[in-house]
Amino acid sequence: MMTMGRLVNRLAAVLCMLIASSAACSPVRAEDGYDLWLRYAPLEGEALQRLQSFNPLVRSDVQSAQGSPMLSVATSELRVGLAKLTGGGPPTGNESRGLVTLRCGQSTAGDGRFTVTGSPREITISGPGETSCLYGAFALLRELSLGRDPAMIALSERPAMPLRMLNHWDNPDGHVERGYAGRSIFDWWRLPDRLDPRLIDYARANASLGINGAVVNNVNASPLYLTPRYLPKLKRIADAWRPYGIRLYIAARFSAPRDVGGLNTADPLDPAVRGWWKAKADAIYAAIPDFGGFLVKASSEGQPGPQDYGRSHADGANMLGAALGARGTVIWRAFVYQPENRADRTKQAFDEFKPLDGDFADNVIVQVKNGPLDFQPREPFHPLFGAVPKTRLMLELQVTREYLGQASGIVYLGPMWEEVLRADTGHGGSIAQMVAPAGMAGVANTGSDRNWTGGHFDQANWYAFGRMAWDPSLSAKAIAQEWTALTFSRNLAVIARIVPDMLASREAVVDYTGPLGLAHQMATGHHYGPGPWVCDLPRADWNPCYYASADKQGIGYDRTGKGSNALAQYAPNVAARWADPAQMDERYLLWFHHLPWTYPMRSGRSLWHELVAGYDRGVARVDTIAANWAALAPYIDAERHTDVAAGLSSQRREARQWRDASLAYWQSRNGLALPFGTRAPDHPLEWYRLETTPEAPGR
Ligand code: GCV
Repeated sequence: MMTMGRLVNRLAAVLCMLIASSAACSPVRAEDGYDLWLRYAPLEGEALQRLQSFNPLVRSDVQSAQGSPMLSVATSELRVGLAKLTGGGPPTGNESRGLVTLRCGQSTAGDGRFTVTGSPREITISGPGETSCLYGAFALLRELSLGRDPAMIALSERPAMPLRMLNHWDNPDGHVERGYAGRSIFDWWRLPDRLDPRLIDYARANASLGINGAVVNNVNASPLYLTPRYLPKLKRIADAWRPYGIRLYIAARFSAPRDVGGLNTADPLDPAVRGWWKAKADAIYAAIPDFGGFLVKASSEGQPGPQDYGRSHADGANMLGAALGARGTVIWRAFVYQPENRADRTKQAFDEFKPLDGDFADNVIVQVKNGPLDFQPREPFHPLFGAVPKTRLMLELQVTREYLGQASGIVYLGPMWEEVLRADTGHGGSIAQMVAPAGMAGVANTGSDRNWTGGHFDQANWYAFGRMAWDPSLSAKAIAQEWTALTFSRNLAVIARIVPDMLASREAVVDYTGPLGLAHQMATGHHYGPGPWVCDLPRADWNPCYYASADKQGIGYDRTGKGSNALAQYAPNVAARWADPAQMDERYLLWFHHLPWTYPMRSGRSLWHELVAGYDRGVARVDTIAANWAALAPYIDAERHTDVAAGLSSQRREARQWRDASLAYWQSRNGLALPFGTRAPDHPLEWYRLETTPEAPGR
């Protein structure tokens, strides 16, 4: 009998013969993933010949190029990139040289819009400011890396939104909250004397996507970052990032005037407190003239905030806004819920922020998570989008996969973000349109792991976040194709095999963790693996059982008028879309409705049978993705191929565990048999309850 491994190798060999030349089947150069999508792998065939005969010489028309760090970055990136793409070898006997000319204004302001125009002998990158040349250079290299003809390149782009930022949840001691890629990339201990070169590569990677800001510390903020000792450390990073167009922000702890400022209050209306923040901002700007501003998590999950003093979010945010003035931005998070237990946690942000519409200062932005709960595999969009027209809103996405399997296997988040950005708010536009005046933030997934993100495919999530923040009309599919070509292989057949699996991977994790709109069924604390049975935590809304509300009769959280009425927070036409279980998109069914297990679904199955089918579909998808990946071994360097295969092996186990544990638990509630022919869970429910993973990282 043929073993699984031999079968996979045999399939791989057949695939190799079918889809590629023998050259493509030869061993592929070892890589460890550090170079991300900026590998500039040597071109081959016609694309190589075209670029070699173009034989580009990079020059800058800008007089100050020698003195401009940003233009130096752009020119040196082009030189290195072009040399790598042509294999660094000599041109093919052609004496003449094509030109890549940078023709950008000298201003460091400007939104980064650029044009890149090719012709048979010259490619020109132009735009009003230096960031135009920076972004144009990376865009040109991307096009060339994808094999495009230099003479035919014609790009004209501008960012869709001003702020495109990463939020790091990194602590001063190097631990990353919800981080699955090792330790923090910020070595606060050695700063400011030593700047890890990785921080430059990080900035390069961000600049290549148009990301223009980073919050360097956790929103569960330590006040240390506001002490004089940290200022030189922050300055060292800000100086290093400036040529890459990245502005530095910090997460500010609201109680800092008390914690490290020697005051006995942090009341935002207290003149001494206001004076403290103003002096702090002045000191920061004296060291870092382009400091971006403060991100604040306040009066939420135990964090201090204005409500500790009977003040509103607007009082708190505006006080910080006054301290920064026109120099910077306060980004105030809407992820809030009260310390005391209240009905339906998903309603709280809307209830607190809607009445404040129009009260925030001009330099305050309110940052809203994509959904009203907490970065679940699928949630309906947050009802605040579109509902507060006098408030600038920023979208917060989670690039790190806290609730989506963390760093195992493949979960490409592009489809989720496409779904969010394109959602029609019912208030006259999509979410992408609603956040266009402000921006997008992504909770970063970077760490000290050599490949940056824990799993190689998690690089695609960093990439997709940046690309979508620059242009939310890009499709998840187009981004996946681009990323795969840049990161793994330009072989069209390989891309055609990887991309559909990337696109299916998000739906797979939805299916095996909680189909049909179930949410927050994860184990407590680390949020890794299933825990639907957990029901004894002190706050009702920390318990998975609260979200599923499963009993003998049925399952699902009633958010209609008969239940919490969270539906009423949406625009009437959107609420109407989700009000009737018989008419609505069933992917959100149990988010909004509590229904009997026997409820008839559109497929003709009962709700119970449909749920089982969902879990089974998720498990089967992961199995298929793993098998497809195994068959690609000849086309991917062994190191990365083996790493991804190992991650998929974990993901297969996890998917099965999620499915089995969940079904065993639902059966303990409903007493129903599994549909005929369905595999029974591998173990009794008690086994899953006892199977804990206290060592899971990232808490
Ligand atoms: C930084 C969730 C996460 C927390 C996170 C919080 C937030 O609750 O589990 O780790 O805290 O969201 O976004 O503030």
